[in-house]
Amino acid sequence: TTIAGRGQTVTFPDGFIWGSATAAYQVEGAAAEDGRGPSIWDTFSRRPGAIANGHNGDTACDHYHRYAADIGVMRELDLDVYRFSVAWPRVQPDGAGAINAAGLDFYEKLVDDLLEAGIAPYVTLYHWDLPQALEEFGGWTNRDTAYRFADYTKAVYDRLGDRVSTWMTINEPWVAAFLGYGIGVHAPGRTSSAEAFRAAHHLMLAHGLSVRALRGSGADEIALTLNLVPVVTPGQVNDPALVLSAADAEAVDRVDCLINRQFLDPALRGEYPEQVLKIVDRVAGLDHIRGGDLAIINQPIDLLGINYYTPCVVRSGPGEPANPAYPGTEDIEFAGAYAPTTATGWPIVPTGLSQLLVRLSRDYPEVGLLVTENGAAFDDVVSGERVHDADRTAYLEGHLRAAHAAIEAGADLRGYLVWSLLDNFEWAEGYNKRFGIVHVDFATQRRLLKDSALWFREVIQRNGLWKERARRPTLEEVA
Ligand code: GBH
Repeated sequence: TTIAGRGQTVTFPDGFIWGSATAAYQVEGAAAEDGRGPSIWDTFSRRPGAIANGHNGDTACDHYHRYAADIGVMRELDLDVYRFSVAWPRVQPDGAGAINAAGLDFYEKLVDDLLEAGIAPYVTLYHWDLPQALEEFGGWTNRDTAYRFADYTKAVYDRLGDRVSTWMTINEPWVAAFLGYGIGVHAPGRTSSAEAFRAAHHLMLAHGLSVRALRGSGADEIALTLNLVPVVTPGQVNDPALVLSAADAEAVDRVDCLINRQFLDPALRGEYPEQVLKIVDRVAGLDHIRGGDLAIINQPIDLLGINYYTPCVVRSGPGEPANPAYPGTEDIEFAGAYAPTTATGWPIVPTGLSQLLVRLSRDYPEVGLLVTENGAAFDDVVSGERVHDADRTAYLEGHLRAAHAAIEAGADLRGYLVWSLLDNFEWAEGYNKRFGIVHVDFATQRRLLKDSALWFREVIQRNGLWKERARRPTLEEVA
């Protein structure tokens, strides 16, 4: 139900989907309970120096035990949907073979309680926690892992398919491949560009096989979630219409191919861009891309999930130092902070989101768009029962205005999910980078709605934004 807003100028389409997201390893904890096997993140987080402060996800937000209370929080926020991920090693401790029914029991209870609360469960099947047993056989560099993923998909669907209508296959294959296998800042911590390209292809193959399995079983709505990034030159940050030199245009196109089209084009067009094939051929060879793979990857999907945080700013010129996360760009310069940044050092550029959404709807018109992640880490100020995070509210508001502008310009955007519901285990950054709209005191596991959460609730209830900039809700409104 929508509260008609006085002075409200930005109203989203009827039925616009509002929600928030988390991922299993970042929130669940209970790492050794009910038969869960180890994942590559359990192993990686033990590696000295891998994670800030030596943190790991053993306990995280203890969501595994506190999910019922967390659903209470979601209900308080009036969320339409909750996007979470299933931990493969809970369902299949060895990544293959025997199914651990107790692992599926947890997700079944979670789903049932969400439905009971009137919140739609959006299930992500893979958010980076590969069973360690599969890593012993090469992890995502091994083609077989893609087939194992299809088996695991079926096991999850068999249990939850009668209740879950929206399914997301792989979260951010670029990050899994290039940060995990290319530069080693994520699990499994390998550093080979050739392996990163192979992993990227196998992750996409896994996506295609998983979609096939879901479709064959009768799933309603299927999505792929990508970290998508507008690629621009420094000059274009403030002047999108700027005309580029041929060399800069080529630099932008090459980086766009590596981070965006390497994943968009096979999934939605059944082909890799020429630029990508040239680089893959040089770095990894092409043997791992077999005849028929692109047809498998190019399964019709209903939604494209977009995780947007910040643009990528590049120009032609001596790439000093080269950016190893982008093999084949040694002659391209990557810019650092060119706008105010969040606590993770990522520049805040809301217009990047509108540009991205408009471009996606123009270039891939057949697929609906859903922002599956957008949000920011800031150093919150806890004061008694309140958490003042005006920076986060401003970040979210700026991006929602940008999303609305994109809809007005014709983008087929269906909804917006905040990253994240809870402060959580922020991968290599550990617990000190807080992305939640709900504060977590990790010593006591107490949850506190931040000001941004109270603000987001009003946005949801109004299905829109006000004329004036964000204000802090009054205490009466909070009560
Ligand atoms: C997502 O990944 C994940 O899905 C989620 O689990 C995670 O907690 C969340 O974002 C926050 O990190 O240094 O300016 O070049 C985000 C992928 C890749 C986005 C690296 C920012 C670096 C920006 N990120 N990228 S910059």
